[in-house]
Amino acid sequence: MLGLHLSRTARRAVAAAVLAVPIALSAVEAASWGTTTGDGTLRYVTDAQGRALILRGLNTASSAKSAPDGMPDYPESMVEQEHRLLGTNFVRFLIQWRNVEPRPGRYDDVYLDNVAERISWYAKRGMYVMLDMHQDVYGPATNGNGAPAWATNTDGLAAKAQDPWELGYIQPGTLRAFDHFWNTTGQHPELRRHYANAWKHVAQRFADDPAVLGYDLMNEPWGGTLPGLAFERGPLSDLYQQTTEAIREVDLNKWVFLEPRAVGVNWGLASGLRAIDDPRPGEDRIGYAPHVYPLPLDIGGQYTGSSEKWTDRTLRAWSRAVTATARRQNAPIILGEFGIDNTKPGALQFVRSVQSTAEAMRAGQAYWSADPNDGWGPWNSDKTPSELAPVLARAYPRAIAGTPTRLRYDETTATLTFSFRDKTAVTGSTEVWLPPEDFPRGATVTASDAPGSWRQTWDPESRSLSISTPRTGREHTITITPAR
Ligand code: 9MR
Repeated sequence: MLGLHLSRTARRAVAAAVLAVPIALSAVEAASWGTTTGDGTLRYVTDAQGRALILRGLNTASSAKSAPDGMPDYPESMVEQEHRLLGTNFVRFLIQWRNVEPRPGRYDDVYLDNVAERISWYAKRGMYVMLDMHQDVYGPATNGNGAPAWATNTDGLAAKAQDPWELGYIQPGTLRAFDHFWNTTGQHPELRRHYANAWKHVAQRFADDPAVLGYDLMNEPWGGTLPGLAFERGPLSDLYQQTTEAIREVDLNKWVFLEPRAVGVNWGLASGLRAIDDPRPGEDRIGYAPHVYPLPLDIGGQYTGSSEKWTDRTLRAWSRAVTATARRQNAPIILGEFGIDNTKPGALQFVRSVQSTAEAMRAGQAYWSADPNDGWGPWNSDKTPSELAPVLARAYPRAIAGTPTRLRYDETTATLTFSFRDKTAVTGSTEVWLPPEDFPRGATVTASDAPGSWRQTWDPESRSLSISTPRTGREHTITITPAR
């Protein structure tokens, strides 16, 4: 929610509607800002060799929302293009409940076959997939996307399409559909069960697919008439618990990713999500996948002047609040969405600010979105790279052979620095991707380890640098700059 494509005239309406909510909440929630200091993320998603994955990718794609078959308009050639030009190793791939369960209790396995085929395009390139059960404004029957019509109960109330689209969330019929889904009306206890079982069916299908990292249970949850914290602590956490248990009946290994409520948390406020209990044997595999859409930009502002200051404060608050929630759950963090109309003044700088914020947290990041055509993505409508492409093509370590403790890319000097500690049961080397624009002739690498004790190899074709470091029991620091 709330990455608005705003016409000037719509701004006033939005400002009134959206500001009313957070102002009431912020007095209560501000108290929990800034309670966490320290080095951020505790946990990482790891690969089969135990290496910590730093995930970078795109959301693919908004076009899936309205396609009857639920497939994004994004052929394999585009997956190849983004992997090659942007160096992506990750995708947040949109799926929808309406396609998974078109009739109550009936699942569409042809749809899941099509999803599996798309996943194979990423797998072929060594990329990882998080499946995102997407919804905006509940479902097509309320002029949104996601939920099937049979699960949409509006009691005959209107749910008209709105401009900007987010205002659809407060249409009476949409509010009622959510209230029935969360069963705060007491009339539809079966809907959450259906949702959990739909996920179970998806998990059964992908449990053994090594490219699939995990499941993002619900895009940008909205509580209907139940306000923020009460919604998160109550029915949202309950649904996550129930769905996690359903998934674990068929899949003990994938990560289950939780999103907080979107309104407020996307603007940097704290989340009230409860910690979810993972019934799998061994360590929990629950991740946290919030979004960030700072309010000043959301209501049509630009990343300049006072909006820039407010946005920067939002990013700092967001980082603290997200870290606090992730620690409560001992969860790795993936920033599941951030994005902006990149034709606006300051937009590219905003993207860099978000990138470096998420980088400092060593969080994964998925840009909204891969769609060509809408002015937001890295591709123009003819699919050539837009001005955003070189910004997203940012140097990063894809996999780190240990526990990351620090990560920073300074794009002004093209200097990538990261540190990590040794970890038992990790094999293989650290893999770094370097973009052609910043590293046209490859890289100069320095390491804190003794000369001769570590090795590097550079593959100009895939633009990846492998670094093998010895186990020393001391922290390793790697610094990479462009070769002259
Ligand atoms: O960018 C998307 C826009 O074109 C759609 O009209 C809208 C409603 O489906 O959704 C936009 O995408 C949003 C995403 O679904 C959820 N997070 C915020 C995104 C940007 O507004």
